[in-house]
Amino acid sequence: MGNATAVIDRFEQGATSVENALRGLPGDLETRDPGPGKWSIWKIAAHIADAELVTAARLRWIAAEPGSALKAYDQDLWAENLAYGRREVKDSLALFLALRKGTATLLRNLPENAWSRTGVHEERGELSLLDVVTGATEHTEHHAQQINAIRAGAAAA
Ligand code: NI
Repeated sequence: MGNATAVIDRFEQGATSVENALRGLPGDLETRDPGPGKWSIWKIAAHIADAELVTAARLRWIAAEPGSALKAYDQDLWAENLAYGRREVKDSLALFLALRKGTATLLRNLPENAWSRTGVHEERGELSLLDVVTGATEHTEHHAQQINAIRAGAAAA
């Protein structure tokens, strides 16, 4: 893949986007209940960290053992059963940053042909390494924007 560097740069930039979104949060905003069916920033941060853990594992399976089965996860059950309401933002951020930066370094060291290796997601079918990295990049950008919007809304209120 010719533009691996650009893909990895954007993936790694997600670390800065999330760090900026979570930096200097007013304490009361972290746990504020934003309304029915919506997640507090605590929960979003835990979700970002856990999604990164899944991504980090999936792309290792794809790169090291092409054809691997990739299990889906139910994000609402994870939120309910994995203490999302008690996990501090700073801890979720530290976990996310370590994983994202470590994975970016790993990706820079993989051969070009690794990008077309695939795994088989139980719901979405065949996914390439590029698919997983791109999906993780977009997922993180979406949630960073979501946090920024919550902060902007609170600042305006
Ligand atoms: Ni999400």
